[in-house]
Amino acid sequence: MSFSNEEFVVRNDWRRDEVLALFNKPFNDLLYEAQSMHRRFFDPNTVQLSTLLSIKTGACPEDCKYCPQSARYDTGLKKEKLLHIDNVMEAAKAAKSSGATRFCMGAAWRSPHDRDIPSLIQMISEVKALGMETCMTLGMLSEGQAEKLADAGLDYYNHNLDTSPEYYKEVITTRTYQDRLETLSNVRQAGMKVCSGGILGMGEDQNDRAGLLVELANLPSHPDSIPINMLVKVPGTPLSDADDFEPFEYIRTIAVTRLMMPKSYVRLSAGREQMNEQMQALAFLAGANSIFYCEKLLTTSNPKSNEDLQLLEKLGIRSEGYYIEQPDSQRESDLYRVCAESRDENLYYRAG
Ligand code: SAM
Ligand code: DTB
Ligand code: SF4
Repeated sequence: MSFSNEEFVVRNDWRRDEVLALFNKPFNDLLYEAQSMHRRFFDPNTVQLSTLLSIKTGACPEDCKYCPQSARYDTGLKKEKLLHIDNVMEAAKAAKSSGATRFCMGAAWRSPHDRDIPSLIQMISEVKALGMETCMTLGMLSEGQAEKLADAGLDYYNHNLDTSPEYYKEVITTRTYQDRLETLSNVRQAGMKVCSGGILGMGEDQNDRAGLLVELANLPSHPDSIPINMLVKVPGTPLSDADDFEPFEYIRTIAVTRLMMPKSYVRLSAGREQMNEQMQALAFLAGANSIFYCEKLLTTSNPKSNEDLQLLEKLGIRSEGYYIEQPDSQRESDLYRVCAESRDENLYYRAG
């Protein structure tokens, strides 16, 4: 039986055994199904570009075993207080002129202090005034804090479940899975879009990856954006010696995410520096339609912007977003031009 897109009802009742069955399909069948699903709800040749900035770095009291910013591990990171608004705006303007449409600000906190909220509100309103979408990831949020950020106009809040409920305690002991679910609920109740995903390659097994996706998909509504990070192994963190993650299993996880949450953006996230172009192309084929773009994640590096633009160009993928400024050129762009008739005026088509 086939359904029109209007009639398609996303599921919030996934069982782990059926998710494992998806993971274990022949690779070509899984990719074909994921790409077919992707095409029902998205333009398959468009990606969303988000740029990250660490607005408060290091000295975090939490013990997340993957994280270079925990005060418990010696990773040689230079800690920084909350950035001044001028520094944030300089980075946001640079991100916008490189072609990013969303600016994601991350802080190494367990949760924000109420005294920091006025500075955060200023960052949100000034970045929005540039015409960019805003996202923050600041740790746990109370109901009241979520409301204040939403009132300031914050579009997205990122808070990852990271892994399955049962593997979680192997990775983090200073806050519970339930704490994370409560923050997601506070974010959604306040009216913000939810960005939540996880990390692959922390020693979890496929059953844990299925468990993470079941938790995300069975939330009252699917996260709007789902970052699938591959562990960045940072020397000094307890997970620095984790085994390399199997590339095809990463692609399978993207494909299963696309099948379970077909209307959400799926982000090919941290770890892209460890992926070759062919692997990233397979991730897009499997249904990924968002990336972290620009040369730094929070504290670790990300592929260079020009390499990313070249890869997108080779694949015929355009950016969902703004005009990419080219000060040395009178033309609109070497890579993109505005398509005024597009369904969204901010969608740019490849010049050709
Ligand atoms: N402190 C806040 C929190 O944990 O909610 C916000 C910042 S924290 C760095 C945001 C997310 O980055 C984490 O939840 C984790 O999923 C991801 N992350 C951190 N270190 C990573 C690493 N080494 N590799 C991949 N993802 C990582
Ligand atoms: C997410 O899921 N990945 C981003 C963002 N949300 C905040 C962070 C990745 C961090 C990688 C390690 C670092 O650069 O510190
Ligand atoms: Fe702190 Fe966030 Fe890193 Fe955990 S992931 S140690 S909460 S900065």
